[in-house]
Amino acid sequence: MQLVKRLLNVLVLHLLLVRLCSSLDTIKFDQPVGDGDFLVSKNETFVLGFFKDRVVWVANRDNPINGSSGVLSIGSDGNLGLQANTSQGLVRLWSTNVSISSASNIFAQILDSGSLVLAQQGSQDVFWQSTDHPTHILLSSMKIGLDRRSGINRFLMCWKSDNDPGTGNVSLRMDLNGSPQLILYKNEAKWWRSGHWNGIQWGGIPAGQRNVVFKINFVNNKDEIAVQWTVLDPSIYSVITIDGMGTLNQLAWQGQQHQWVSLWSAPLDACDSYGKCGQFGNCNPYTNSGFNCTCYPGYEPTSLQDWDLRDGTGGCKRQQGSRSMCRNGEGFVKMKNVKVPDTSSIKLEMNLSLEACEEECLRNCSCLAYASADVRNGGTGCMTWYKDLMDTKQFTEGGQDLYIRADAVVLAQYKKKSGAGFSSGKRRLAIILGASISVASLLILAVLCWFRKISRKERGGQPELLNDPAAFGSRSCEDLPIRKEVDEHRGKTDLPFFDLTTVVAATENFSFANMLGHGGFGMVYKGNLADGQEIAVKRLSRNSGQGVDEFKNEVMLIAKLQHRNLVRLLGCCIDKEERMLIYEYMPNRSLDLFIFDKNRKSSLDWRKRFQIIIGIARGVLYLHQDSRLKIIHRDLKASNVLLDGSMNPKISDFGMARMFGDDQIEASTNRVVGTYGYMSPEYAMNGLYSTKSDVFSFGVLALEIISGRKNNFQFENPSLNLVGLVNMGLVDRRKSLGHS
Ligand SMILES: *[C@@H]1O[C@H](CO)[C@@H](O)[C@H](O)[C@H]1NC(C)=O
Ligand SMILES: *[C@@H]1O[C@H](CO)[C@@H](O)[C@H](O)[C@H]1NC(C)=O
Ligand SMILES: *[C@@H]1O[C@H](CO)[C@@H](O)[C@H](O)[C@H]1NC(C)=O
Ligand SMILES: *[C@@H]1O[C@H](CO)[C@@H](O)[C@H](O)[C@H]1NC(C)=O
Ligand SMILES: *[C@@H]1O[C@H](CO)[C@@H](O)[C@H](O)[C@H]1NC(C)=O
Ligand SMILES: *[C@@H]1O[C@H](CO)[C@@H](O)[C@H](O)[C@H]1NC(C)=O
Ligand SMILES: *[C@@H]1O[C@H](CO)[C@@H](O)[C@H](O)[C@H]1NC(C)=O
Ligand SMILES: CC(=O)N[C@H]1CO[C@H](CO)[C@@H](O)[C@@H]1O
Repeated sequence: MQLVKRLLNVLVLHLLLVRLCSSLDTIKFDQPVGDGDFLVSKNETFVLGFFKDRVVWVANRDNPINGSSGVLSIGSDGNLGLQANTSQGLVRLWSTNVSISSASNIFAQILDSGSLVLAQQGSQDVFWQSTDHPTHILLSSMKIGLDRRSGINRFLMCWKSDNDPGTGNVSLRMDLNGSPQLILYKNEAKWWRSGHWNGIQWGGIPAGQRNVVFKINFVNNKDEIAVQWTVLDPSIYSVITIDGMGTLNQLAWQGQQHQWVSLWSAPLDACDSYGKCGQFGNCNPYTNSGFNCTCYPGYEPTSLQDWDLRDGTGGCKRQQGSRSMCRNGEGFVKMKNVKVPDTSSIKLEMNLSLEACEEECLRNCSCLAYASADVRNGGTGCMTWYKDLMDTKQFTEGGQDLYIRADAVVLAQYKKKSGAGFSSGKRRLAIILGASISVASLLILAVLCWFRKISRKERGGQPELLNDPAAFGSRSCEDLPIRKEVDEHRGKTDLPFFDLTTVVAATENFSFANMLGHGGFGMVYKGNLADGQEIAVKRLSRNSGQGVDEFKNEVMLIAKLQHRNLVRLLGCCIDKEERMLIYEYMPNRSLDLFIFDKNRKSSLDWRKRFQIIIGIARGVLYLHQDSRLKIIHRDLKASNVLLDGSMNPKISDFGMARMFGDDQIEASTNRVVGTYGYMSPEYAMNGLYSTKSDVFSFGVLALEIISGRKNNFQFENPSLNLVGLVNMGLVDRRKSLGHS
């Protein structure tokens, strides 16, 4: 009630949608207007008074009048003022507050455009106009932005609530830094961003601008930098409003149905929320996974846990182990159809071409991305980003191209994937030449492969899954020592090489959706080869020195082994700093996901559990005795036992395995590796390992499978871990046997 009363006591300008009978449109010095009176514009479009309807402007929004005592008049200084008639006399509540040299013949008038103006008879000068001081509504005659001549920066500010026109917490302002954009703020924090003015429209609302009702006029010249939505048909009323929820709405008055209809509004979807996917994150509202964030090419989630919890606001960081991007063969990967990141801290040069822009960005090592400032004429002008790459959104059409700086490895992946990661005109010829050569070599290769396939089929060999290593290997791999070592070894084992392009395509560029989990020294991804075969790809984190040894170890050892209870290595991939192992895909993932999971536990009956234990035992026996080599696995545990479609166990992860000579019994190491809880005491304490250490781990694993409990390793309180509990059980039993 109080609030309604308050509204009645502020001076408001209305858009008048019903006819009134009044002809007064001007206040003169000797004609004050009191409560109950009102002014109407000539064509009866707008009315000024102390009452409530579609209010378009409020004078004293933060200073309401107590009671019906308001008087609007032109003061002796020529200013239009609102006063309250109190017992203490007249109290000034609001004033146009401009300096007027000669206060004679001043009048205030409301125009049919919806503007209240303060002017002087016989003069063209307008001293003050309400359109320079918008409140929460933008009429088609009003502008948002800076008037450089008067220094007035016009913006919208919402109401406190539906009934209280006081200044609220949501505002719409033109951000004049960098390339101009409109920003909706909520409590002074960025809430929504229109995208920069790209020469045709706001880059972030491509759909909101295809319209026959209005047109957007954006001007940036010496007088002003401002935007205005003008209606094409003057008989239509269209306004832009903001509310306390942080919604921007463009409405048009539907005279026949006597109602307002929304032409467009913002924010529209989850991706319009500012910074939804954080720094270097791109928000795609059209994913079917439900999670909208992806990282820029060459970037990875800052916190995997947050991403797993579907919170992308932490954004992304450079991929672990990425290479320097300063004069080190770096370049740019194109992201198509995006709302480019926040342009408020960019460097803007309107005179550069897109090619010159690329050079400019490449030259400065802190430049992270570039895009053209004006999308007309194939793209002109140059925006370069050095920090704060925030608030990027993916469109299916519209938006513009954004070029992200990427190191040579990422560049190679994208170049191969899309066939075009570069844009430079200078390189265009090279690309065309390169493309023709690749097409030619691909044709030759296809013919070669076809011949090989036929000859293999005749020999009854393995299906042709993999690229011919001679053809691809020499082209895509550098002369790394590890490559040689693996090559030499491969000669004996026939382990095929996968081309990086194949792996990138199979794993959808190591997409988040394809991630199966992270192992000790890298991520594991699911992939689909072109022929439909499912694979699992273990991708070593680059520059983790440890991973390389394990990689070699695994390639050398497992390639020689074949057993139904060992996971099968299909091949490897080495390209520059990339090292990957490609395995057969295990649909049921790993054993720990079953035995320790409340719900899935029950799907394993005793028979199944027994078969799994027997299978693991067979695998271990093969490693220790039956294969050509004598191998100690050293990291046998539930997460390293994978399950195929029929729940057959397969031992995996040979990164820490060691090969023994035939008559060797044990060895010692200074570097104890493995997993506490599964390690035999003599290994954990003295670094001694032998086949017995694997047998110890196998025992723990068997206990876990039977009990469904994790052998949590605890130094302080061994009675709490599984092995401790079992030991106590045995001791008690012995005691009781002894007594009886
Ligand atoms: C007022 O309305 C008349 C007819 O309806 C129109 O001709 C005239 O241009 C309008 N004036 C203004 C200032 O809009
Ligand atoms: C209106 O009344 C409130 C309290 O009743 C007082 O705080 C405020 O100063 C008054 N405002 C004016 C303009 O008189
Ligand atoms: C103020 O109120 C008093 C008493 O109600 C009235 O006599 C006087 O004319 C009013 N002044 C103005 C400027 O309206
Ligand atoms: C009028 O403007 C001056 C400075 O421009 C400011 O200090 C003063 O508070 C303003 N008065 C009102 C009533 O807005
Ligand atoms: C505006 O924001 C402040 C600070 O966050 C908050 O206390 C206040 O309730 C908000 N007001 C409205 C009308 O939302
Ligand atoms: C941009 O080009 C225009 C016309 O070619 C020229 O007048 C202007 O000075 C140039 N601006 C800069 C910053 O180089
Ligand atoms: C790179 O650009 C940034 C931002 O414009 C600038 O501060 C820095 O001096 C530039 N560095 C070089 C080496 O030009
Ligand atoms: C997790 C999340 O925010 N998902 C959103 C992805 O975008 C669509 C479309 O805007 C939303 O409906 C989802 O809620």
